[in-house]
Amino acid sequence: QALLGELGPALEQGELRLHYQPKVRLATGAVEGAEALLRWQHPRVGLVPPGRFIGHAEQTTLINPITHWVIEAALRQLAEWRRAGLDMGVAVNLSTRNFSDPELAGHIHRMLEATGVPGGCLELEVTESAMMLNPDRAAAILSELGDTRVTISIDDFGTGYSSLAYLDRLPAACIKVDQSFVQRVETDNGAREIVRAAAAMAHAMGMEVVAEGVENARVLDLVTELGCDLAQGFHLCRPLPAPECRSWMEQPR
Ligand code: G
Ligand code: G
Ligand code: MN
Ligand code: NA
Repeated sequence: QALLGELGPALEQGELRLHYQPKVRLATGAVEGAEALLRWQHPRVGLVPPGRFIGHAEQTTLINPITHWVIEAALRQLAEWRRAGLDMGVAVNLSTRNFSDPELAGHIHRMLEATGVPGGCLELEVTESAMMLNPDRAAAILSELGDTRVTISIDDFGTGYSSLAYLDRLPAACIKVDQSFVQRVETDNGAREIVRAAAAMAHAMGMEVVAEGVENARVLDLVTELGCDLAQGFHLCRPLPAPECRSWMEQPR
């Protein structure tokens, strides 16, 4: 596809953008952080979602410079929000390919230093399947990140092949229960019990649990009852450009 050939130049020309989706602590309603989600603002095509170009980026190794850009942009944005008084963190998504990037940890160190953001405010989201394919690389990256307190979260939890019993071997601070389970808790007993069991197991391992894809108030109540700690989803807030996201986060609630 012709569009994909333009991705490298697009990165150079500053056509990539981040949208942010807030993540809320269920017990208090406080905004704890926001997930950075990549978009490509193409001059002719308009806003291109990541599903249309991340796969290509992964196949061409463009994913490494793109991820470096995402980390820098997200940390710069977070530094601005924190200076404005928002006590929060930011999460960025990593691809499996990023695990073999020897520059990743060094880049993160430099960007934390350049922006002054505490490492504990940066979360790296890794899908369950990527984590299972490379648990040692994930651990190695964390060890290269040393005492920065950067954390790893397991994204799309429940869609990969890890058994719950394997969780204690993964160097993650948090699991993000996949939206396919969260969206079914209203109607599907099986999905409800899976979320409950995943939350209990994660807690037993000292991990926190995010319910992703919360689309209505009933699901928000249910995931709270099922033991999730945090929630993200269209019912709370859609992914938004930084200024709109900041307005949402600054609303009293
Ligand atoms: O925002 P949206 O629903 O279109 O995202 C679709 C997918 O793209 C999600 O699985 C998300 O994790 C992934 N994604 C979004 N931003 C990034 C990014 O910066 N890097 C990587 N590797 N994946 C991303
Ligand atoms: O794979 P990952 O969890 O990073 O993907 C996040 C994606 O989920 C983003 O593309 C975001 O737009 C989407 N998303 C976030 N909240 C909701 C929601 O409530 N419903 C649906 N259908 N998608 C959501
Ligand atoms: Mn994610
Ligand atoms: Na996810």
